[in-house]
Amino acid sequence: MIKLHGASISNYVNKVKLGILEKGLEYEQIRVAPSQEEEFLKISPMGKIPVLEIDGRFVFESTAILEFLDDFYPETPRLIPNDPWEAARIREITTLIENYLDIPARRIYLLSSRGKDVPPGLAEEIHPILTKGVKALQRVVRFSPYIAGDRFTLADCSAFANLTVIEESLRPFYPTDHPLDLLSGLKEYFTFMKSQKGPALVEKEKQTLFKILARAKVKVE
Ligand SMILES: N[C@@H](CCC(=O)N[C@@H](CS)C(=O)NCC(=O)O)C(=O)O
Repeated sequence: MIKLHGASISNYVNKVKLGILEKGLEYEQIRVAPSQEEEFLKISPMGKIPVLEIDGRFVFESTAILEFLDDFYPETPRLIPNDPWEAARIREITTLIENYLDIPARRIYLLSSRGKDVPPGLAEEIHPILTKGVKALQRVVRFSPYIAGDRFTLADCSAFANLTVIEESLRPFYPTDHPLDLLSGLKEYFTFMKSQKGPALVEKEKQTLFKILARAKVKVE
């Protein structure tokens, strides 16, 4: 049985969970937080989540995990197509989303989600960086109905997990000029994905956890 280590609030845990669900694999989620403890670094050298465990062996880094699942369960739907050109398109989209949208967006949402002050000027500094990434993404997405075409791929795992978080968490900073508003087809894509079983479950678990954490924060304050 697959064990997925990590919390449902994490984009990258959710990215892997979307792939596992699409493949129809059974799994158990071990709800752990990132950690710099020696024991955890043995299975995740950067101390990050997610980590995948099968029969006492571990894989870390979400894309490495999903590529591993394609190889380990060859009878399940592939997340990366066999055709090298198509596979390259999928990896390109995934890289654009993670390197040029999620990493800059994190500089804001990791602070705000922990109740920390976002320094004045940071949202303005990040805005053109995100806008450049969104314009790049617009050139390669298809949304027909999946992000890279007519089938669910690794790029959907990354897009749904990351873009929903970036859209929601940065809205207070960009109420009328959110860079993701420039990505035409995104709203319809979210609606379509949320109508699908796997993404709907992932979204529900994430929102439930957000609510629990928000209530706990109110109690502490
Ligand atoms: N490149 C990593 C990113 C994973 C990642 O950043 N996970 C976050 C949670 S969403 C984390 O563990 N952060 C804690 C840390 O960076 O120490 C992957 O694709 O797995």
